[in-house]
Amino acid sequence: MGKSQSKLSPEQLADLQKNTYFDKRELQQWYKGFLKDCPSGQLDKTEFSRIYKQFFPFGDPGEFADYVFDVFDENKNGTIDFKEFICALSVTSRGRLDEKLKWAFQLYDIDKDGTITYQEMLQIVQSIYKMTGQMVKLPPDEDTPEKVACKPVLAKHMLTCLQRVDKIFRNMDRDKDAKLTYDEFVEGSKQDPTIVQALSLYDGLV
Ligand SMILES: [Ca+2]
Ligand SMILES: [Ca+2]
Repeated sequence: MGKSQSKLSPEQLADLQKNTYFDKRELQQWYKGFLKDCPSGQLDKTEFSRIYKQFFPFGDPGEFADYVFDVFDENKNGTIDFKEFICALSVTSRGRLDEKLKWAFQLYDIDKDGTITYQEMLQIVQSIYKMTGQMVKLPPDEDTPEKVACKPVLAKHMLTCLQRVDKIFRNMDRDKDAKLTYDEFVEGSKQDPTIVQALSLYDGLV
């Protein structure tokens, strides 16, 4: 290890086979593709965000990509190495429902304190809207005519986000403390599959 190589060593392969749902051939293919996109073997936030932009050219995926990055970067060192990448991909594409839910919970729990607040959920939902281009960006100048023109549109989308999060909390937040525990999240997700569906956004990514 350490030296740059185009193939995974037998030790690396054995380790990744144990920790993912991919077979040897798939792992080697992913590794080749990973190194092609990222020759240094360490994907940083800017690069990660750029990959998302290719898939959402009409939206602004930067914010959402940053939240996803934080979940991929398991050891929190600011870059995603191949193991982190392939493990996250394994869970989000082939993982069991409980694994996917655990992963999704980490995404929504932005400050990683073990609960999802209303604000955290709203931030993620809004970032998904921005990414898919459903959210209109405001011009920086307050007084421009465009601003006046798109104001009602923005207000409508903001309302949609709020309604969405309200609905999620109505369904999931059993003890009504405006925070979701992991148990509440898991129970509620079984009734609202769109939570887990948000994960499938990465399926087409790589
Ligand atoms: Ca890392
Ligand atoms: Ca939290």
